[in-house]
Amino acid sequence: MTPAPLSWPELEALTDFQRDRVNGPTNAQSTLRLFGQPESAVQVTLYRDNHAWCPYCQKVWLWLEEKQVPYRIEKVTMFCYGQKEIWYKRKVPSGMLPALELQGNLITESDDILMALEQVYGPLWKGMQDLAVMPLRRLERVLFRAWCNWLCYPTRWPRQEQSHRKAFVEVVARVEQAIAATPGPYFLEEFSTADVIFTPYVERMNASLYYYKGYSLREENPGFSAWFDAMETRPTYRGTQSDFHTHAHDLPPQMGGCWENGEPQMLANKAQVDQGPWLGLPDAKFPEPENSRQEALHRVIKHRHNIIRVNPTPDGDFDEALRCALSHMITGEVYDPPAGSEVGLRYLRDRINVPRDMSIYAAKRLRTALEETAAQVSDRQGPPIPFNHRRDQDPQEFKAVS
Ligand SMILES: N[C@@H](CCC(=O)N[C@@H](CS)C(=O)NCC(=O)O)C(=O)O
Repeated sequence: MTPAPLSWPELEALTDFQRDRVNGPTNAQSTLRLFGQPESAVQVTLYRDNHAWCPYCQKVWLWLEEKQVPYRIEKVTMFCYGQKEIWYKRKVPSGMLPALELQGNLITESDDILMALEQVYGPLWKGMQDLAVMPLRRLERVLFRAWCNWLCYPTRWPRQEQSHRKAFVEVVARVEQAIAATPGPYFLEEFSTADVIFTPYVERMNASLYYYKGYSLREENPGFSAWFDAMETRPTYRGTQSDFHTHAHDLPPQMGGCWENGEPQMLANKAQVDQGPWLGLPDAKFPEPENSRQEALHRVIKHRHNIIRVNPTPDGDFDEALRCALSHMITGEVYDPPAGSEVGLRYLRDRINVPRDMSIYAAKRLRTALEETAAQVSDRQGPPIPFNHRRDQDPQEFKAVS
């Protein structure tokens, strides 16, 4: 006989997770950031995507957090997740993100936004048009194109796959040289605009090439390895950081497809990203915070009514199944969920979005608990994650609770 899962009030008593969203560390749930300044100091509104996924938004977000500029955040739905808000289309008819209001002026295009911010708040050590930064910005675009060529087009012959891989690895070697050109782990002597420019796509390259190509950007290249490690010492970056699972499944609809190469290493990586174990994946190497389970528990409790409402468990009681998983995560005991609920548990396992829902280690702990609890019943998987859209993640379903 396994024990009965804890009740919601019992679970609630086991987490004291709290975060100061306004003045505390960078996090995806904030709608106002003050960094200890009065609200009257706010001259900036950042319009960014609800999923904290858009790479161009991440660039501006990270910059604002690094410079500690007080700002407001308005969240907008991206097309592939659901309906774009009408108020936003009135403001930005294309619906594109990010946009920024600075002292009453609306700016779109992330590079223009950074340049406008530099005018008012000064550069992040060296600015967008600095002679040291300009060639690095160009190199980032070269790397981006080599990545797209390898990842986003189906290949007909193995030779094509090999030549796209070779072309990408050659650009990586140039980036490695650029990192090595100055002392320290960053692109220039100090953390700067150049690191912010590289961050969003290098993070997505690391995730997607690991999953779709069996190539570990972070582990196979010493410069990138040290750069990622250094980035992870920054609470600003950690607050915006996503994980392999989220990127691997959010990229295909955004990029128009991502193509597996079917090699043994790729298949092993894919299995680990999708089914665990998630701890140990090279998407995070900083030490796990001691309250990661409490964070995951807090976030699920907060949204539990909607999480249960949208769950497609065909039979079985998902409320009880979810409490089994959370009880297991917190106490380490094993609980038997109702028969049939393993599908729903794995549905949720596959839809935790980092960092929108919770931070990277909290998500790893929750995924692990959901999988271990589902495995008590059977290995039946949940409905597949869509490849052409992510309307299974429509933020409208979770609007009622912020
Ligand atoms: N060049 C633009 C690119 C922005 C962009 O492509 N944004 C995408 C998201 S990554 C977008 O808003 N797409 C509309 C949507 O998905 O709703 C910039 O740098 O700001």
